[in-house]
Amino acid sequence: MMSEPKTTPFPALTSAQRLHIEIYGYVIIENLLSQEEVGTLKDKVYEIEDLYRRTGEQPGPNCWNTSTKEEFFRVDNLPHLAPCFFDYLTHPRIVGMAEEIIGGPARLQQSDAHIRRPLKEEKTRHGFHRGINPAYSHYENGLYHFSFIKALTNLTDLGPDDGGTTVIAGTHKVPTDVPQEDIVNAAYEDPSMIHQVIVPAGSTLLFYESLIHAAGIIKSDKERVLILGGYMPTMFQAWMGYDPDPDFAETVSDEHRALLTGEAKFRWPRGKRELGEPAKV
Ligand SMILES: O=C(O)CCC(=O)C(=O)O
Repeated sequence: MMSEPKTTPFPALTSAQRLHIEIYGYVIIENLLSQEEVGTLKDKVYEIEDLYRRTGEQPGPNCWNTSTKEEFFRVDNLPHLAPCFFDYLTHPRIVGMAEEIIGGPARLQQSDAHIRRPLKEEKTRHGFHRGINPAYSHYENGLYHFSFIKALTNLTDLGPDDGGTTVIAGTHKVPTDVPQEDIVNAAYEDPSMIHQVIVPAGSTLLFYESLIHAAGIIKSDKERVLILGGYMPTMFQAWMGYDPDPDFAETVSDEHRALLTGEAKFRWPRGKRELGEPAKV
């Protein structure tokens, strides 16, 4: 057993945070993690990269690398690889915020950790993208819910030149009928719509995955390290091989196993938050 089950708070966002994500498609929770948690996570990500570079080995079963380039190292499917990853992905506040935005119980859909380094060649345009169609949304009490939410926590301090996540604000509600290239070109015409994350280490960017977003461009000489969890309603299938490690799932509490496996499936009571309801955190 990894740890005692924790009750996730509801609502987990203040009214201002809830309104921010409603309007812009993202909200930043500064200093959600302690510096000790940040240090432990960051050391583990570097340890995994070091293992790979020295031996070509993975840190455990059921994980892989989306990229092993010098300027972008990424390890995917994390919960069973280290207790600090598990604690991050099951962090009650993060799961609470994700469930509030999804609009009901969540399963962990995706998890990955990244190290980004400055590029050798100059880059001026971002790799803007979005995961799934904004159509997978619903309203409850007049508030917008979407079925794929990400909590991305920066493990390094991010100044304006340090390549923080960059988004085109408000695009989470723009349907795919509008070509993405046109949206991106329009935003570059008026860059006030392009928002970049500038935060201290330990701060979390919560965003609808339908928001058009990209890694920022590192112009400084600093490395950027991050961890992220993606959450979806329990009735969704695991995405792109992010199935839970079956042996590990047997070892955790019922509450955490349900989060990893989505075993509740269509038993999905909707969370009904009013905008003015105070956060319980
Ligand atoms: O590196 C980043 O800040 C953005 C990560 C990203 O693009 C994604 O989660 O899809």
